Amino acid sequence: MPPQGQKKDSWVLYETDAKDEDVTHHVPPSAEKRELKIVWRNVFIFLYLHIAALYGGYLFLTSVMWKTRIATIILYVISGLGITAGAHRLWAHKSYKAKLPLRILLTFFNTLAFQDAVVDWARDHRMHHKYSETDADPHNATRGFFFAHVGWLLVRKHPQIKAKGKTIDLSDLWADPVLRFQKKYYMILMPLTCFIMPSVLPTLWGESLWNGYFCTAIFRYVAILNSTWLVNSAAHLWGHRPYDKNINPVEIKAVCAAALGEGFHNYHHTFPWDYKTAELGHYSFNITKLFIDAMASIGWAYDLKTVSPDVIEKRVKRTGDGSHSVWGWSDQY
Ligand code: ST9
Ligand code: ZN
Ligand code: ZN
Repeated sequence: MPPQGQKKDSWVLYETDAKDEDVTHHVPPSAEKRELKIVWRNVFIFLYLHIAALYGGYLFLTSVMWKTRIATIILYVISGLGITAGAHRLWAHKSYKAKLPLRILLTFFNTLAFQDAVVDWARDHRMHHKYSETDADPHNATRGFFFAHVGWLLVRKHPQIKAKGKTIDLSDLWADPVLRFQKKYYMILMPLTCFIMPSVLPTLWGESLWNGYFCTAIFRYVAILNSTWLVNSAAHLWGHRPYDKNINPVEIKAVCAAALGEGFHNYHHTFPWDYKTAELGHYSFNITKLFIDAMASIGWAYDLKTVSPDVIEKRVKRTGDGSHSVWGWSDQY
């Protein structure tokens, strides 16, 4: 707890509601009072999307053609890579470099995932790392599972996000003509790529437009959203902290599979520049690492950054929670 009278980013002073008004309390962020300005348009849109996605998931399991099922899975993976290999590891963290053809491909995959233009996604994500678990973190997990998962998209942003966001350097992103093109034409490219193309594609092999819309477009889109959101919610709440026990992010294998290798979140927040976002590769889950390695083998990805085993071991011993296999008794990590 900070000393009386001092303000820190993650701690504020507020006057109590209780009778002893003259007493000033220090409270952790999770207990702060905040003004919630609900954006009802988003509430209704996300409600509709989730109901439609449940129906699309039912169609996926029961009645669509097998080619439509395969297309839905392929589109899930490539739109997911647009987030993991693209917005996250390439653009937000610069953990590797990509040649023009790969940047175009990843921008297409990214638009298929509709999580807003890369420049906006990466801006919020850089805030998430720099101001993690404070009010300047867009999906501050100290406000609970629901807020970190989807609630943050249903309310106006906290004023601290807009104030401290000015300190984030985005010049590298704006320097990329591919990202400038995506941002400029987003409101045309996004509906075409994320909703119209996946709805129409299955009609090429005789599937109905109805099934294409609910299954390949909406079900696939909402599934990607929730896999991504789980990294913000579950992967900040429940699991081991083998690399740094002083931060909230955790390692959570269940999220890794759905999020194409992004559930090793304690490692990622400890070493955010590592293109693997995990220590050991975890090939069975880390499809994104496989993809980046494949792109590197044809020369489209290069300057892949990683962390040496020696540095990791030292960090594990200094700040880990004891669940890492380096301690000899655990088979966790
Ligand atoms: C979505 C994003 O779902 C999900 C991101 C998740 C990130 C996960 C990270 C985890 C690690 C990676 C794992 C990947 C795993 C993937 C697995 C895949 C299989 N700094 O935003 P506005 C200023 S999106 C500085 O409207 P409001 C700025 O001037 C879903 N300034 O704020 C801005 O203007 P402009 C689809 C900032 O009004 C102005 O404020 N998208 C910053 O409070 C207004 O900005 C949606 O549904 C900043 N950080 O509204 C849209 N931020 O932009 C949802 C803002 O012109 N969003 N400013 O520069 C919204 O409707 C609104 O943003 C709002 C807030 C209602 C939430
Ligand atoms: Zn990150
Ligand atoms: Zn995080």
